[in-house]
Amino acid sequence: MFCRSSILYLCRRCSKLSRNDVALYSNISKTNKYDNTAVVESSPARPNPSQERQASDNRQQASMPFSRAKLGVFTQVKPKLTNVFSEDKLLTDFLTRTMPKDVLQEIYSDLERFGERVSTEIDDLGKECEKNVPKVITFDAWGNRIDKLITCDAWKKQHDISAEEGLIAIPYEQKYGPWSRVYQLVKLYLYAPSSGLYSCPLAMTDGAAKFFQMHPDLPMNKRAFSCDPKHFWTSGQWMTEKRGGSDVGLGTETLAVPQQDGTYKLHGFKWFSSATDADMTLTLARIVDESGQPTPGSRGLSMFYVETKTSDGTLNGIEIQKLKDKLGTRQLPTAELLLDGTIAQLVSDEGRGVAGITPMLTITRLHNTLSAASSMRRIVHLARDYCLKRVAFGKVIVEHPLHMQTLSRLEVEARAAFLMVMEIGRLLGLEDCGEASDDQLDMLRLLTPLAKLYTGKQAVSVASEALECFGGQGYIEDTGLPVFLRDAQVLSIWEGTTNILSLDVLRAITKSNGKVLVSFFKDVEQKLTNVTMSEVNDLQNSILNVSQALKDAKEFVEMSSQQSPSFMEAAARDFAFSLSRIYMAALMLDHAAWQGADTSDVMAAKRWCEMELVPVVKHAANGHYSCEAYELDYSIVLNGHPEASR
Ligand code: UCC
Repeated sequence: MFCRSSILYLCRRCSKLSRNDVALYSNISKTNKYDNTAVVESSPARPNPSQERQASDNRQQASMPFSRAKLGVFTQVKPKLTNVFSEDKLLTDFLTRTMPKDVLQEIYSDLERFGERVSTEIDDLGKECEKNVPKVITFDAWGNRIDKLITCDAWKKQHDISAEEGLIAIPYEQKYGPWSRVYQLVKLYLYAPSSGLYSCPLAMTDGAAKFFQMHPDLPMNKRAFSCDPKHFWTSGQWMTEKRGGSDVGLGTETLAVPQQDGTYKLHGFKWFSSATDADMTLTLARIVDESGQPTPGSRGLSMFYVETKTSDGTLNGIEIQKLKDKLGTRQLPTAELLLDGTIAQLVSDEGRGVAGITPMLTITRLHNTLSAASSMRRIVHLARDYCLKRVAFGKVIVEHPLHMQTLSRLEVEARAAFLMVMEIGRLLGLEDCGEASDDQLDMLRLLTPLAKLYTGKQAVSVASEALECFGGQGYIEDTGLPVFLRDAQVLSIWEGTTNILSLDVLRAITKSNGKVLVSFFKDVEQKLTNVTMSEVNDLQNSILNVSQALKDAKEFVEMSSQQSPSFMEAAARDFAFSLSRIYMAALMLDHAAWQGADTSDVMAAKRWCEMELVPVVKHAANGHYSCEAYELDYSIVLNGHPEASR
């Protein structure tokens, strides 16, 4: 407990510190103020008049540097982006730990080369994309509707680079079996923060490629897999409509009218097409029956394949109404589209559109997670370089323990997110090749929404905190730093918001009759056993923490099965956060227990395991999921609102 004397003691400590600081500053004042170099003081000797004049001129200049240089002579050394592959120790360690040696040997030099290309050429292009945002010209000078979308050269170059580098093709060529997927994701992890958001069309293209791979019988071309820039096609994923952002099943209004030749014409309004320059897209619409009536609800939705341009290069019954004015992701040509007779092919069973598009969602949600993890890695990479270059209060800031504490917390978050995304990549690789066990398929289904929802939140808070690590410069646009925060905010929104993804976790559990959860508990227990057997003594307390958290989570599941469905729905978000933290803890421990791990891996795992791993238990104990809790929440939120009904 604080008493007056302890506060006084603290004040004395502080004032002592400031006295030291004053001494420090007076030392510094004997250095050149502007470049921190020491000023050599010569012993005084009597000068002659011309020396005095010279000295006076010198003093004039020395004391007023701004009159000469206007800006002074000090400039801050900027954070440097170095090879994003070879400087990422966790990434290279992870590959050494998990990948078969022969595969790693084959791909290592490509990753090293690509890491350098990203840090130089590609990063510059990414910045160009941010500066030269897309625009649309709706009419030509003569009043003709043209809807010409203009994107910058750097954006087009990103398209070519993506093809050349095989950013979509790698997992479908399957040169390295299931490890091909991890190889692709590592390249995308390096690429995404420098891609100028080209990672977004790639996410959707990967989703489409996965869909095509699963349906080789469908008569559409395979240009999504191409490594030839001239042949490579990107895809959109048009799900969102005005009424249906989250509730796609009820809110989709687009109608599909059957044509004589077996195709359909689509009529509707797509409210958010992320990258409108896509060559093709997968989308949802309701087929009308002979009387012109659609079937409402989820069961009325079917899935369609659309090529956005006709053979003469004009838009396929599509009008670009406007480009969206977004908080971030400004590099992306995101538009509202009117579909007015767009020719489309049916690619799912009638009424199975939502189920049909979910393999695509799995991939795009994984890409979302990957973008979150890689943006965290990148900003921490820059902030740690900067901490070696910035001087404040007489020290390089790396020497300030409080600053190091802040950075190390960010680093721990970035590590956990990385391990999570790569674990899902490993599972997806097995699924791609038909080699995944039932348990692994369960884990893929459950971890995908968990990782998406958890890392989306991490990315925003890490970006925000990391900007502070650059002081005021973190808020200045042309440092290239604020874009991290603006672009991170979307990661918890698109591809399903945090709450929608939390409900998807419940959907996965319910649909499998709880089997995905059984696989989850089994997997974490197995990892903990492996860590225990590795006999890394320093991890014992952490293992105990995670074991206890797992036990608490199981008891919570047991208890909630006695409650009404509304209880679990209200708990969905905290429950998803609990599972995410527990699984990330298991992954961190697994990595720390590896024989090649170092102290920083052990410390990072320990730090992660110290946090509150099962927040759902505490909130349940406080009654947050009861029926009365809804009434309380309602009164807190709507207190004083004129339209509140209770
Ligand atoms: O925001 C967007 C822009 C994207 C930009 C892309 C960027 C990518 C990242 C890049 C990084 C830089 S696109 C739109 C985003 N919108 C959403 O994600 C929609 C959010 N809403 C949902 O997720 C909903 O939960 C729905 C639409 C998926 C579900 O709606 P319903 O109508 O309630 O669905 P049901 O009835 O629950 O499920 C229908 C069927 C069921 O299978 P059956 O019929 O066999 O029982 C479900 O089990 O679909 C199955 N299903 C799933 N299966 C539903 N969700 C899933 C799933 N996630 N995985 C597997």
